[in-house]
Amino acid sequence: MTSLVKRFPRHFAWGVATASYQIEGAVNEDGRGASIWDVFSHTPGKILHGDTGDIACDHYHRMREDVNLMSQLGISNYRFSISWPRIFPMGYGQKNSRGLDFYDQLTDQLLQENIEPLVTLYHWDLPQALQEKGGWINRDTAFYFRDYAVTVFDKLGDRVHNWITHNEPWVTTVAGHIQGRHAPGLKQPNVARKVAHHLLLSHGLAVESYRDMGKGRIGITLNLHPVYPASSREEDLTAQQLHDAFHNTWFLDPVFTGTYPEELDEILPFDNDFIAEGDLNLIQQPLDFLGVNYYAPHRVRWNPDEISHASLVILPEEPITSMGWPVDAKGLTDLLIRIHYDYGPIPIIITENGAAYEDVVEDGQIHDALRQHYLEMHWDALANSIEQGVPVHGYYVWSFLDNFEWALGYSKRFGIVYVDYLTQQRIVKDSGLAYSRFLREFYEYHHV
Ligand code: GBH
Repeated sequence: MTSLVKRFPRHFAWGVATASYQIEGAVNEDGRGASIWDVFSHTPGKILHGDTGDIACDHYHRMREDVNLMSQLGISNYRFSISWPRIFPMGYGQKNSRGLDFYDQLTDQLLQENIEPLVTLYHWDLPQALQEKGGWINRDTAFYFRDYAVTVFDKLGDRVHNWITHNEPWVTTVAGHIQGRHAPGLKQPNVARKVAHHLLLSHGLAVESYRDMGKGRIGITLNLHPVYPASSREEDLTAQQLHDAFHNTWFLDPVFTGTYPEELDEILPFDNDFIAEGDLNLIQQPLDFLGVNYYAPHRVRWNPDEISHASLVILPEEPITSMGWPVDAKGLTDLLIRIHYDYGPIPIIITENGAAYEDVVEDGQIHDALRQHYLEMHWDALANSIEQGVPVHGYYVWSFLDNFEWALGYSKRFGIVYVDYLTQQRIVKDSGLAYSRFLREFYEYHHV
């Protein structure tokens, strides 16, 4: 590992990530309003085994112990998200100061333990009251988001210097409004272009406000994949192009160039009457960094029955995680080089990377060698991209704790720390211990 730590710059930010609804629980406490995920997870048939985030990791009550564990492991950066309905139970209007207090205390606790916060404003838990007004289909939601963002900047901005507007707006758009696998559970492909636009508009509005009031860094996190064709046949190359538009450039292009890719019109036709004058300028404001969530590449074969005209192919010899996703660290290097050449130079932060495996407790330990191997391969791939000139500034493991994996409930474990949901006991997995050793070597080598 010594050789690996040398390949990262001294100021590289190593961290772990979580999201509010996936870990907090305490859904009815301190004046929190309902979010679309409360409603969705309580709708029979939506979540595997009927799981909900009602208790999750009970992090709301165990925040200090959790931060303390992070610091014991030598983790120096923490990405968490804020629950909008804790701050505005109705989405806008009456502010709930007890909700803000929780994040205020979390921030103080982190700083006290020398952990730098990276705060995501929206990791999918929209206030239910706003959903009842149309949610992201309603343009007003973008302006309510700005007001919520300003409230949070105002409260935490003296101590938090790194902000992410949205986590994976593609997932909100597609899983939430086309596939119906995520809240709000809609299956309406015809609203998708509008939903994506309003999410992006809200991003632009929040960035604009931040420039007026904050001096730190702000960006957006996208879930991105390198897309490889399954063969060199003409139709697979077309599939590659359309799939790339659907998964990557739909969000990258507007954010960095103020346009939507033309290929999108072929696969998700729309009338662009929801794009008002000035919107695209707001959306393409300069950012301080791009957040990238990377899990796996997409290898695609032509299939006109899919929206992107492509289906995913897994090679028979390829190892997969328990999500069924192929393990391919080189995909991370390829992806970063592509982003750098097509959209850069822009500082990049890997805001999520990790793997789900079937962990078992043996004598109070979790020997998750596969996860450890996954992580180490991706650190190496990251170093390769840095050596090839990509300005990568940080990396956050998804996730600190096992947590509520959305439609898959508690069945999938991504943590480097195991959570026993019956007792809420935390057990550091072997991968967590390996990360900790790696970080100590890094600090030692770089004298930080
Ligand atoms: C990220 O999403 C998220 O930011 C994070 O919250 C999540 O926990 C993590 O990755 C791991 O998935 O439920 O059957 O519909 C990446 C995109 C969206 C891919 C949800 C998996 C679940 C498939 N993920 N999707 S299903």
